[in-house]
Amino acid sequence: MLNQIYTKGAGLPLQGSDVAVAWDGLYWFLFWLSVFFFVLVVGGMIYFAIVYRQREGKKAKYIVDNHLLEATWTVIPTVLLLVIFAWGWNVYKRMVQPPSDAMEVRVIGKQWLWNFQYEDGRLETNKLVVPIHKPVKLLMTSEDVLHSFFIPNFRVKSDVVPGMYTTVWFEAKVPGEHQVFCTEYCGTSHSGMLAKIEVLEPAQYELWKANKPYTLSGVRTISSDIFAARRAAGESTQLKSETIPLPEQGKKLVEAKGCTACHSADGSARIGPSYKGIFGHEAELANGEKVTVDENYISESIRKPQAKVVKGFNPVMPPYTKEMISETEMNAIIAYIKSLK
Ligand code: HEC
Ligand SMILES: [Cu+2]
Repeated sequence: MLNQIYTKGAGLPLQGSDVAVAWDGLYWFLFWLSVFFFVLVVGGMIYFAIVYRQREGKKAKYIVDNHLLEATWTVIPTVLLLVIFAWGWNVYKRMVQPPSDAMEVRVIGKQWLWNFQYEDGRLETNKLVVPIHKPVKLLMTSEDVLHSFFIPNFRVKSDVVPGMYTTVWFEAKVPGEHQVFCTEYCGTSHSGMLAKIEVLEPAQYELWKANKPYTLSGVRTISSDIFAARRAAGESTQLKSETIPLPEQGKKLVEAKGCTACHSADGSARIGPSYKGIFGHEAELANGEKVTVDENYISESIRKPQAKVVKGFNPVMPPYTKEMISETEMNAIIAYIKSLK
């Protein structure tokens, strides 16, 4: 049975990952530090205002400087700020650097839903299913306007921007449903742009992967009821069972879209360079610059081929708009190029 434990303690969301625990530690340190200095400064101010108020026959002493006092109020805040910086930097690094064994899921935001595209070819709307205790990296982009992908329980958030890929990663440690919000105002139904993350125990996750019924236990999201209502109203949150693995979908697409006329997959150059082995390596450009081939580079090479022209080739590749290649198809094409080691 799912039980409602969305918030915890002083109103912060549940701590669904170790990064969340780390952020909360820093948060509470800052909070209590602020309380301490607030009491010290405001309390001191009130104390001085009363004790040293203007009185008949009392003349204030004129103090020019006090080196010990000045050194103290310089050194202590400096040390504190450095501690806050180092602490924040450390947690930030943990938050933004996914472990190399992270499982990848592609996310596409659009008015007003989230699509999740898995490596095995599945596409799900508003529901991301992941195994517990496994790092998951999300590669995100938008089909229309700016969105922002926020998982309060994991304390990670990133803008989701048309025309580029951004990432967040998390490792869930609490089973159940976790809420996803869009936190960038994106039009009338922005507040309804909700998704949930289902964190499953390994055995249940295997069932889900095999397309079999599975049971979800653990926490609930605040929008469980909304999802239940949508299902009751006949909206399917079931998978559109596209079970061809993503790289294979990409292979079919480059054939169907005519890319193979100019590009090979075996390392031989045609009118354009081969896809083989380019991912993760450096591409040499006609202007002498070097760029690492990643998702953003490939997507740009397809949408705006003339933005970065590969050395030794003519700028003859036609641009492909979103009407010609959707973001979903783009993800498959990139997965395909990435698979050609
Ligand atoms: C008319 C031939 C032609 C077609 C069709 C074509 N391309 Fe290209 N492509 C090129 C050429 C030439 C280059 C190298 C010059 C440049 O960077 O613009 C290139 C570069 C690229 C690059 C960058 C490669 C690298 O090594 O850095 C990618 C990725 C790419 N194309 C993907 C595609 C995809 C996907 C399609 C189909 C949707 C496609 N191309 C269709 C000619 C073509
Ligand atoms: Cu949005």
